[in-house]
Amino acid sequence: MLVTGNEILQKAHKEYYGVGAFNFVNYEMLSAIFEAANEANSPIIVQASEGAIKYMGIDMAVGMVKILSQKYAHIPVALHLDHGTTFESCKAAVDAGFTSVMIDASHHPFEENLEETSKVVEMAHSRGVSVEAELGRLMGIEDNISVSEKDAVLVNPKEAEQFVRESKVDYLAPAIGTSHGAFKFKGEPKLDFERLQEVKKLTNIPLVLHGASAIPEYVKDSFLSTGGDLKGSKGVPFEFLKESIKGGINKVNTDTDLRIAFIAEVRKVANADNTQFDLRKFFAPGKEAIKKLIIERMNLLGSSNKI
Ligand code: TD4
Ligand code: CA
Ligand code: ZN
Repeated sequence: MLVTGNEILQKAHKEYYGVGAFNFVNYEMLSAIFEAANEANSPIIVQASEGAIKYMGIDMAVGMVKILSQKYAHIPVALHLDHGTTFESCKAAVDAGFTSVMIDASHHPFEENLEETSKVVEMAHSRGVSVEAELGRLMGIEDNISVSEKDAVLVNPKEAEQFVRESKVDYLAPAIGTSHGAFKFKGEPKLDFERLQEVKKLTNIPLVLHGASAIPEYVKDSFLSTGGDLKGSKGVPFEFLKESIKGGINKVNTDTDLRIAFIAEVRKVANADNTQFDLRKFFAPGKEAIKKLIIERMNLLGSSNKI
């Protein structure tokens, strides 16, 4: 059943578990997410970036989610706009049927971010839609980064408190040292868990971890064994994901892991038979790989059997 983001995340916030927010760009990714949720008995957040919406068409994206959420009526599903860049983009998503939107104005000065977020909150709440915002910048923490540099890129907990109180945003993504993609850390993985706990204490709302892909060893190996190159790639270690949940993260954004798992299977089929051109022979194993990874992630985050 299609529900608001708040409905899913308030429960996760109260019971201290994480819900995967999985990105999709096509039917295969989306149906893998639903099938995984069905097997694990887990709520899900399915999210589309502006790029994904452009690729699929907004009505197709919403239409597929609606059909699947009717088919799996017992699963609570939120449809979320990931990294909305403007008020207009958030409004278009609300108009089309999204039940949750992110306004990402975190690269603007604090006051501007607050103003833009408040505007989106007002619009979305009047339509029964939940809102996510971001504070700080997504960037890895390097060993030699100074305290003042850290304060420049990571979330400031006191600002977070004011931001949440004044904007009335439903959930917040605090930058604590993750980044998007397959190359998250130059040296040893490092996240600022103290900062996270401080933000949770001061805001007391659901929190979001962006750039949460783990790049599990077996997925990486599967990609490498097909001749793929992921030199220097590093994800968020599983223990860090668990630690984040303890620190108050409730929405765990995951895209890169799904992409790598899917494409490893496509590469495998292409390598094994260079006469193959039936799309289904490539995509069916890709979809299965995503499904397996998501079920494992649900177990790790604690959202399994929470329906
Ligand atoms: O917000 N996200 C997903 C970002 C998706 C970007 O999509 P486009 O390529 O269409 O712009 C995350 O935080 C996921 O982080 P991850 O660790 O999976 O890279
Ligand atoms: Ca941002
Ligand atoms: Zn993100």
